Amino acid sequence: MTPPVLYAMPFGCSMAVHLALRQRGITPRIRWLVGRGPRLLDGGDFREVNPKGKVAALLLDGRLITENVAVLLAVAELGGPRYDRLAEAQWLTFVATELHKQVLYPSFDPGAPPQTRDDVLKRLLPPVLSHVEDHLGERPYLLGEEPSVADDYLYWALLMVRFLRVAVGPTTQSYSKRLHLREVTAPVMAIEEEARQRVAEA
Ligand SMILES: N[C@@H](CCC(=O)N[C@@H](CS)C(=O)NCC(=O)O)C(=O)O
Repeated sequence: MTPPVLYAMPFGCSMAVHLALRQRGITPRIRWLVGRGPRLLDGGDFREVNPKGKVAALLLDGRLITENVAVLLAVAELGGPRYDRLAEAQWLTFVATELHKQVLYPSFDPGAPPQTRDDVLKRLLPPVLSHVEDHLGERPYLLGEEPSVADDYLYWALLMVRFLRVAVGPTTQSYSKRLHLREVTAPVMAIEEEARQRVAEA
């Protein structure tokens, strides 16, 4: 297989795809965006690749896949635990809509008015975190005994929640820690950090 090409922002949501690929033993070639793009660190314009301008985007076997849910489902097809696809899609969509786009995107968007950020943190985020805490209960991961691509996405989202200085429940904390200690996490973090520095200097 030709290595897939991952279009990514350091520590952006594309990190979930980075984790999911490496967890399956696949090393992607990563093309980093400078800031929010469209300039690519290695040259070129990301909008010519994906006119929506958003990461993650994955070039896999000659086909460009965009939208995190679709990208992560495509990666799940490449190996790893086989979970019920509907259950996997439900969790991916929950993370994408309730947590990523509803909460994280406005919280880190410098253009978002402060009232929006307050409302997101005080009103919209708590029920989302409660749902995660309740679901995890005694389960090690969202869908079963091994992490799925939905866990990769949620792990990234919870990492971002930490920057918002919002308390998460004890079960969710242990879950994040479990994912943090996976063998794949440290090398992925190191690559993302190295890219963050290169992008900052570019
Ligand atoms: N609809 C897209 C949105 C993904 C998204 O918001 N990606 C962020 C990074 S976490 C991004 O590309 N931001 C750049 C920008 O907004 O210009 C998806 O679900 O994949």
